[in-house]
Amino acid sequence: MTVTIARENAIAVVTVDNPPVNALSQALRQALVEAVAELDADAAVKAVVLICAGRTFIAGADVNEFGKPPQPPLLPDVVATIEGAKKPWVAAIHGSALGGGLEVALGCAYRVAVASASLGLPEVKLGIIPGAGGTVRLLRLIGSAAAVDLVTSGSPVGATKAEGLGLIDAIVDGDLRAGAIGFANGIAEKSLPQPISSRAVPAVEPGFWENAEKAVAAKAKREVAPLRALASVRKASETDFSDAMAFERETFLALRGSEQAAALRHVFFAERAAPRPPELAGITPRDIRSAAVVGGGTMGAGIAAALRDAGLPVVLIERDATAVERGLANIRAIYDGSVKRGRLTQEAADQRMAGVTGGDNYGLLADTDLVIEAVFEDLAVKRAVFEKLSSVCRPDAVLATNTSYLDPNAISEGVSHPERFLGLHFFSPAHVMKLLEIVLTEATSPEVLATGFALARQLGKIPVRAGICDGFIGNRILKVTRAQAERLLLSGATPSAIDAAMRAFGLPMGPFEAQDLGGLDIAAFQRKAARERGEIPFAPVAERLCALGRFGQKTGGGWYDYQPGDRAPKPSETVATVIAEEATGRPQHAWDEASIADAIILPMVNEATRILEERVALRSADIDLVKIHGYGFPRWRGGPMHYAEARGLAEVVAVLDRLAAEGLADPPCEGLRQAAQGDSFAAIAG
Ligand code: 3H9
Repeated sequence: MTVTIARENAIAVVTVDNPPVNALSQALRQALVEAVAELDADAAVKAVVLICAGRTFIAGADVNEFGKPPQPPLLPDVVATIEGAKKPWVAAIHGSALGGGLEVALGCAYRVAVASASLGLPEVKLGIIPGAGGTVRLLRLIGSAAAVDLVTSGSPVGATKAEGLGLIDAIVDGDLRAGAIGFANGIAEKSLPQPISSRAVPAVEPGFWENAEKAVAAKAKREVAPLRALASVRKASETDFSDAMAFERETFLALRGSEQAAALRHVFFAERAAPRPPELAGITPRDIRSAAVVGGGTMGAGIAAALRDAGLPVVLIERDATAVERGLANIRAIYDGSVKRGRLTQEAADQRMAGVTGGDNYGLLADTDLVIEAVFEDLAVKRAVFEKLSSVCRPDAVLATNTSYLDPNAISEGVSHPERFLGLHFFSPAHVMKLLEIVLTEATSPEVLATGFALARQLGKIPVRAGICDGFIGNRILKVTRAQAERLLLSGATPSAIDAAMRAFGLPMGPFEAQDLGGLDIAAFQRKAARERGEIPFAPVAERLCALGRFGQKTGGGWYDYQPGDRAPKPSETVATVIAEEATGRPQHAWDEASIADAIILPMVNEATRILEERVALRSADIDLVKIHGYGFPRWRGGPMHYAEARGLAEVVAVLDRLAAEGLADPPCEGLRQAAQGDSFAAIAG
């Protein structure tokens, strides 16, 4: 970390260089305080520019320091010192001014930024609130409504919007340093502006806070930080500066040590580690500049859109002209939807479509860098596709299957240069869902695996490496979720009680509502395939519902009944009768929300531990990312593995032992018992 001071005539330029993101470590905080003292004492200096080296302005407090007691100088004091400087400080922002970084900028007399910069207070995304005056100063600068928006959503705003809000004073065209020095020269002779801390609090309309509370509570659900952030902004509007600062700091410190903050920090670091697995360090991926998708159904169209969104030209291959037209229409429907929702301009949508070439001739793929197969889940069909690809594609083209349930080793039999083959398992809708399971076969080369990870970065996805087993990581755990849900049904819980318990746990939907939405036929098809492989899947009630033609919302009934045109699930007498028949002779239990959640989540953890033991996943944090980004597991719980560790693995083992004794779950696997001894999955994986 270095903080250097250069002089440009009467302007001092303080440059912070603390890679990678200029986070506010103790050393940086100390250096900033010293810089204020030095420049205050220098009569030749009329104004100060605060600028950062590297990719960004100060991106916030150093999250690595959050587990430790705060070391002086504390950030609120640093910001107060800058605000109290005798010379006007001008924050010169590029990249992101986030969290503590924006708080430092709010301590400055002025803020200027390049047009590409963004500014925000993302603390709620880490389960905390701003802790250095963000909630207290912001409303004095930009008004209560805009402050509430920024603080409770955690979403940053771009420089243009920031200028409109009054958050920055000017946008600098061209070189930031030169522009900021020019700006500083312009204000150097003026008297210092009133510090934000002593500006008046803007008035709000009656009912403003109550309405904001309702809106934030509805969105945050069980996440604690957004409402606490709102309370802090409200306090700032109702009391004096120093009381409001004390309230903010107290809330910040209390939340910093909370379970939700620990979980969200875990996810923050897991997401940043995911694209760069240590085992691929130093391996150069192949260049991907063009891509193709074989199969234009829902999945193929979504994958094509994801590739186009990343700027790659895409060829869509289907078996005949009619299917090509249908596939292109599926992609167009995705972009039409984005235009309708205001996410894309018509012009941008047209430009994305213009980059898709459809055809039924595999010869179009002769010079394509990457081909992703997304055809029907049938081994023979998929093999036939790869046979053709093997003969037309360049020998170094990467070939990928998007299979969910088939064995990629079997699919790749006969592929020429099998080291270039891998699984790229997208989640539906593929242009939206962040998760990408990257599945390696026995032959996949490290270079091709690295290409999968590089592609994920290009597409803005969260990549997780998965070994081969039925369902890979995510769907293998999903199978356990569903089997447990049925076990619960047979032992006295109703579908609506189970769904409600899982929503209360934090999932967006319970397992039965989710199946009704997606269709029960998909799982039925997979169970049929499993039976053909000699397995005995456990889904006695689902099997009977499928036999009755109850496939979910699309057939007017599944686990629930639906009225035409109404997606609200209604408890079904038919289903209750089937459950009662299947449950005959089985012991019945009284279930509450917590015990339902335990009987579903903890067996998932048990299965996930087996997945680690088998090295299908390499790290427990990877499993957390799979469940969060592919299946809606609540982020603030940190994923199932973090949840289990936070709860205590010894307790997890004890609950599973109890459930197993009653025939309600498998007993804990050896790996889980072993992990429980060290209370960490680190004992069996990273
Ligand atoms: C806060 O400020 C609280 C205050 O209100 C109160 C204090 C009293 N700390 O994302 P990237 C690392 S809360 C430590 O891949 P990009 C990251 O782990 C904080 N490390 O880069 C990674 O490490 P590695 C509020 C951090 O260019 C490397 O930097 N601020 C921090 O795609 C590169 O990260 C935030 O929440 C940090 N704060 O995106 C900002 N941030 O290379 C969070 C990053 O070893 N950060 N690292 O894997 C971001 O949103 C992005 O990093 C950013 C750059 C947009 C800045």
